[in-house]
Amino acid sequence: MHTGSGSAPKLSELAGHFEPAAAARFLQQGDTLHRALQQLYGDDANFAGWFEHLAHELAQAAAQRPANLKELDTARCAGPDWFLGQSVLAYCAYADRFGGSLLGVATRIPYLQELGVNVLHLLPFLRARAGDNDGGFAVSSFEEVQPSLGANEDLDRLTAELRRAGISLVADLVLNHVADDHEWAIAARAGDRSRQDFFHVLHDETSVHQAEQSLEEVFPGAAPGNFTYVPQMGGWVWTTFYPYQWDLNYANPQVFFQIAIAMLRLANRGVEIFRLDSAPFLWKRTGTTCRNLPEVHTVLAALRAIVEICAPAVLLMAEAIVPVQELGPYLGVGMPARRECHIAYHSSLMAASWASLVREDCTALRQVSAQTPPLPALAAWVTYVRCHDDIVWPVLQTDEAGAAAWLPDELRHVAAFLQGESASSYARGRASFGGGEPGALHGTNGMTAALVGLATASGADEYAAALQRMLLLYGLAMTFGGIPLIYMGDELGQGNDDSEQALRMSRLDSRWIQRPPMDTARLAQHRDPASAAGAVFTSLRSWIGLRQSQPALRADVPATVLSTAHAAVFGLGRGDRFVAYFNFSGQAQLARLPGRARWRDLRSQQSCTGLLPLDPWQMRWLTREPA
Ligand code: OTU
Repeated sequence: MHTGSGSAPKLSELAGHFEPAAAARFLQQGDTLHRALQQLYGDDANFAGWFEHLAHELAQAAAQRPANLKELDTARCAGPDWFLGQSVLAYCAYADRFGGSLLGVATRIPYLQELGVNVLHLLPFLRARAGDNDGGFAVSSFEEVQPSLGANEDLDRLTAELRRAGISLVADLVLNHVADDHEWAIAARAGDRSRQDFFHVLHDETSVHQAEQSLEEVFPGAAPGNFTYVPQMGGWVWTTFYPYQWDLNYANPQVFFQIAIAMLRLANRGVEIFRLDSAPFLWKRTGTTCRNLPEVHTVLAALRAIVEICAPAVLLMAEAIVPVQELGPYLGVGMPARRECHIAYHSSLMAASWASLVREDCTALRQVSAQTPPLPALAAWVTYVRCHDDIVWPVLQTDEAGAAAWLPDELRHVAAFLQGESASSYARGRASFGGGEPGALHGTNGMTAALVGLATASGADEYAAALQRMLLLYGLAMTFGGIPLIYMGDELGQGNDDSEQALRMSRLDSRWIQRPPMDTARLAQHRDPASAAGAVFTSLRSWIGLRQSQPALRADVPATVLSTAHAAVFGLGRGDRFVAYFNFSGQAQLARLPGRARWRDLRSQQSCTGLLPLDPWQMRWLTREPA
């Protein structure tokens, strides 16, 4: 860490460059920003001048923010808990698969509203590498929308229309790496030293070998190793993911600068939430796993301060697929003075709910719940069932003491079941990224419908059972406390993509099976409960409606795990007047309601006390009746 060189800048002088409202925020946050950046870059001889330059650019970005977004800033500063309400619901889709283009997505707004969605995550829509681009996660320009999806003006129009409809747009800020055809990479290959410094380039094979010793592979099989030889540079560039995704070097202050400004430009186009892709990987130190290093958190704290100064309506969302014990700091847990992201995916909860479903035993859920830290004010989990990536099993494997929370064998059984490898299985998933160490456990892919058995159900009873399993998992995501996220197609029970193209692409990277285009035939049936798609849509929709009426389901109401007699039953209290019970088994079960109180079932309106019957895979929500 830096020992402190040069004197602190005169923040009040620098504040003079900002418009009044932003100046006030700079005076509040400037010190936090300066401290974070000094820790990272203070040893640089030019640090003071660099910081001043950054402050100028921030002042400009803040000034250039359109008037309606400045109004949004004011409104959100006055009501900063807007994202914690029980009506907040997120939806995630690829723009092309959902609407064809950005303007096509705008035509889907009424559908999103019908579902109850007010946060929309569109997977990467900036100009991506030509050819393979990891579903857009290899970004060639932060300044330009992917031409096949539209023009920059279309993004402005989309965000304006979404905002009018009360929907906040989430965009990926793919900040760990850029595509090998981004101008920085092109210049680096052409010999530009200052651009080579944007990346981590190792010049001898021994160093590569040394670094690999402590690193893991994120895409074993599909993209083995963490380095890619680039003949033009006579060296190996760090590529954690695909060889065409070059990791950025955050030890270089210019990288931080460029990414921060890129983020603000997108914020000024109306992006309200940034999903910080692959956040744990931002900082490298050989000899470590290069995940979750302390400097990662300093970078995030600096980005947070920048957002607070220049675009305070904006939220940061951590994509950190790490065990829950390592997740807290991304939301500022345990660091009272430090703020990082506002929201973060709870991937351990997601994986644990699948493990519990397969095992018909909620041990994993109970453990993950126990390990989930209470969050500071104005922070929340994103709770979800599926996404465009795999269910990553290792997030469940260890606890703080390094003890296995779940034995690899048990997890292997769970994965095999979901991958349809056991005779009794209703699921049709696929293993992700084979080819790593023999026997290593990685992840499982598949659409929710394919994993809960909707896709293989024959007959009404099996379909109904599979639908119950789906509602159980989505129900947990709606109950746990956080922002529930629906993955496009799930609300219509859409199965895996079995197109020729998906099958071809999934041979290397089976995540492609869960990225189908929106099934418009299903979409057309969404209001018809007698149709397969409509049965899913209408039942999910009715739970969403019920959730909206329950203040106990706000993200910031404390959650407690309730004791239950049977291992397959999970119970969750929210506040002291709301309880939920989840039967993770295919047999009817009983749960004992807390205390002597009478409870009212929110669906049937029946009043109950004592033992609560649960049908197979049923979720029940109850509120305490007045004494
Ligand atoms: C993220 O993924 C994205 O969600 C993936 O779609 C991208 O391929 C990847 O980054 C590279 O941009 O890095 O911190 O195991 O869960 O790669 C977690 C697969 C990530 C993903 C993992 C994840």
